[in-house]
Amino acid sequence: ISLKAKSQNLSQGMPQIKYYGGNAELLVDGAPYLMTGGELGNSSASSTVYMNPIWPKLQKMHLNTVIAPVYWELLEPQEGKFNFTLVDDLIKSARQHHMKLVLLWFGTWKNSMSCYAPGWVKTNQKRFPRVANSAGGPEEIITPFSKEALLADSKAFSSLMRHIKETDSKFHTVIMVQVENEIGMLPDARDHSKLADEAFNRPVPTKLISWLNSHKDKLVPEMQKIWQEGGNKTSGNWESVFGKSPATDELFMVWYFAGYANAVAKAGKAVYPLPMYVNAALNAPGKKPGQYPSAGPLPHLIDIWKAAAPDIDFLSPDFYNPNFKYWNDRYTRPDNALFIPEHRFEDGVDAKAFYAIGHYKALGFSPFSIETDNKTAGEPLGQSYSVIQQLAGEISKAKHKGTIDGVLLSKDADTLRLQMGGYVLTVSHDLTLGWSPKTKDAIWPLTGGIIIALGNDEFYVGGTGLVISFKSVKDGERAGVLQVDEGVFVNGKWQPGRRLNGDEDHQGRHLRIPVGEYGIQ
Ligand code: N0T
Repeated sequence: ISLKAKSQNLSQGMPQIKYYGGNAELLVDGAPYLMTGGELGNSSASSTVYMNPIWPKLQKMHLNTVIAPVYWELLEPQEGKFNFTLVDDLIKSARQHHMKLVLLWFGTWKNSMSCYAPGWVKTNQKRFPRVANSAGGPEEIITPFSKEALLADSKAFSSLMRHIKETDSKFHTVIMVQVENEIGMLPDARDHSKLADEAFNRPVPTKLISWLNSHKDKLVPEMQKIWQEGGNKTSGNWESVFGKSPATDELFMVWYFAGYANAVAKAGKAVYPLPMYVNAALNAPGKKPGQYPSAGPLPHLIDIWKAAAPDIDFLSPDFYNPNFKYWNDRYTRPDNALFIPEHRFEDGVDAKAFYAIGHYKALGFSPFSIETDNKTAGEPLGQSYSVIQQLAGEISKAKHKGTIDGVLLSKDADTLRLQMGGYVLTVSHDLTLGWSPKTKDAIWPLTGGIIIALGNDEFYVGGTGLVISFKSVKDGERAGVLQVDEGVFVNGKWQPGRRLNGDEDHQGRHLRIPVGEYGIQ
């Protein structure tokens, strides 16, 4: 067998991200895998006894993927001595409950801090120096300029990846890994340690400059602006190329944070090349670098992250902020697949999952602290996930054909128009009909759905709380609804249930899935 054929055999079925025609999908065992996920609270996966009763609950919620932390401090309590018990337990439980795992590497950084570094790292500041604040004092953040820290983290991470390879490469229970967690500088935009100051005064790496040059027309507006204001300079130190400002401090930190995360990912991929991503704590509008976790994989910094971290498959947003659409728009790019590893587990996640997957072609969706008992958000999410799982095969096909969209509806944005198949669809919030007493409520639940066109005259609609009417795209031609069936997919096959006519389709005027109901028509 040729070397090439050999490496192809090895990678056959290996989880991987495939980018195509502006979209992306996660392939597992050669088939598209759409993640209906949930992320565990930070400390849950540190105890198997604590986790045991949780698994069946997650399975009932139609999760197919659990996002779970692996803690450096518990993996390598003493330097070079590894304990894989918790990882083994996660993998075993996931298999028992027919779920996949995305592992979170809580290594050098977790929400800016270095709280998950083992004691032997934390207590040896000489070997593992800290970020210094502007007053020169140490923060509890390991500096990305520490070669020793990078080496120690990379060694631990590649040991983890080796263990996963040895125990899981035939099963692919673990399908993806997040490297570090919400990297970012606080409370200063940049590190003022000696190592950092030295790097800050060195020339901007030519690798970055040539990347910026070759992507000139594709840079995000913020990057374009800061580079232009610096006069598009191609050499000099950071302040002479980008100007003296907190924004420059932030760019500088990105290059080193992203380089570090990339080196960790690369070391892990060299052992076992699972897809790897990083996640971002989103910045609140109006805040200056240093006031939010700065230099993380944020949209205004995406160019530097892409230039410095080619081994990271994509950057992901964590949602604890409003403006769901704005952030998703910025993270969905031909070179960046959208994956939502964290969304506050609150009302409306059920509708947002439809929207993220239908409209943004997200690889998956995942509320945070999914094991929390949350009846009002949990049960709807489970129903949403059931619909999404049933539709997964159709979603994947339609993504390739470009015949899918998703909608998110609220009291403020209750109607939108889409052209799909041979029709213009008017999609409205169910409560716009005024048929339910809930219409008078001050707040309407978020609703949403996924719409797939099968040729010109036929659609699948999966979702909750929406009404759709159809207009012909041809002038003067009136469109009528011929047939509406509700149904379910069983093993990917459509099984129609009731024919919905009369009141259910308003005597042929529309298709409707009422508020509080989840289904496919
Ligand atoms: C998230 C989670 C967990 C609008 C917070 C979000 C998780 C981490 N951080 O529960 O710690 O591990 O990735 C921080 C954003 C909070 C901002 C809230 C104000």
